[in-house]
Amino acid sequence: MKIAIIGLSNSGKTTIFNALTGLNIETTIYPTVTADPHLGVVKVPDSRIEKLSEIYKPKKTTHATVEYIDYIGLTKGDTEQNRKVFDLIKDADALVHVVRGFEDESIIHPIGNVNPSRDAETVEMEMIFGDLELVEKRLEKMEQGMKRGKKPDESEKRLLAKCKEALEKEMSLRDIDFSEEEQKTMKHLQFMSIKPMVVVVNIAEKDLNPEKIKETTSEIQAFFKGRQVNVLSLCGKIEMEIAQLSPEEAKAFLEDLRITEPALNKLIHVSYELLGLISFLTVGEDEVRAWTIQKGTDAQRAAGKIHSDIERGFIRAEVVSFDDFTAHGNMAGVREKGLLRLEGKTYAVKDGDIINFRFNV
Ligand SMILES: Nc1nc2c(ncn2[C@@H]2O[C@H](COP(=O)(O)OP(=O)(O)OP(=O)(O)O)[C@@H](O)[C@H]2O)c(=O)[nH]1
Ligand SMILES: [Mg+2]
Repeated sequence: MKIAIIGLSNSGKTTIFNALTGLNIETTIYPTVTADPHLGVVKVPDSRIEKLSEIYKPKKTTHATVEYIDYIGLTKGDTEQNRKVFDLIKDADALVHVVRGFEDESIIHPIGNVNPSRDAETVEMEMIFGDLELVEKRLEKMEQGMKRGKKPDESEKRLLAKCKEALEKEMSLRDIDFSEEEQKTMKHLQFMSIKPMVVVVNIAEKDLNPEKIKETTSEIQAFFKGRQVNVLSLCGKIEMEIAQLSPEEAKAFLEDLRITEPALNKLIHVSYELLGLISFLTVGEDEVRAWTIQKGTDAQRAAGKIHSDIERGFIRAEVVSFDDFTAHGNMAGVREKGLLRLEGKTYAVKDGDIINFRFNV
């Protein structure tokens, strides 16, 4: 699973990428125009895993992970440059769209002044233009094929017309209803405006208080009203500083700021959910681990995440919810109370299920 960080230049993309990954990639006051993309694997914070680790004291603790990618900014009106960005992130599963909310004279704003709604709209429009370009290219190709006597794929043609109509009305494709069939047909077209998206308003250090956070967030929420977008605000600079600290230092720092958790954790969770992902857990003396699956995955396929042998030889899944488990604190108690369920192949695994697979190969 891969999430791309997008936004105008100098909105704070690399700063937030650093905060997410704990890396220390250089950030500059000038727009970055050429650079290699930055890739980083990010641990999905999960207090359930920490709790289970305390109980089992395993040799190894493994969190779920998601990959993030940071690249150069999108530029208003520069289709060619933006195409480069879109091509590089076309296989991303979701987008984190960073919007600049902090004032700083010394840091160039590509459009001249700080205006979060306008900037969010600008980036949305560039994605819409990019997608329209893809639709038109595809239609042109079909046209040429027809001239050579090739029969066009009628369902794809209809679908392209539907996308074109929406995009020309300046609507993002994520706000259009597509049937499952249509979604399959359009997968290879790799549109941008269809990807699930979280908008992150990158606010100034001095604005880091609950009132201001609420105000900025609701302003952008109002702007995206009726559209399928999640919004949250954080201060990238502070988040990056927290990420460079040791866990003890970070804890003290957060206490000073009177916050319980870095805002970044929320971003990671929101984007995880946005991807339709959930975690099931496995426990033992060797390892406590979170496994990532798509919501709705059945027990047998979930077993395949661990090993194909377990999927093939699947007999039953022994399942207890995390909450039921913590109410008793150990498996013996869970068994005694009859809370350990035996589930079959088709059981839809729930987020936080602690599972032991029985299998035979
Ligand atoms: N004051 C303040 N400055 C920030 C914040 N976030 C980022 N900056 C600064 O803004 C400048 C640009 O940040 P980057 O993270 O490089 O921005 P970017 O979006 O990656 O920029 P490009 O890669 O050029 O598109 C740097 O000097 C950062 O230190 C913030 O929350 N507050
Ligand atoms: Mg950058």
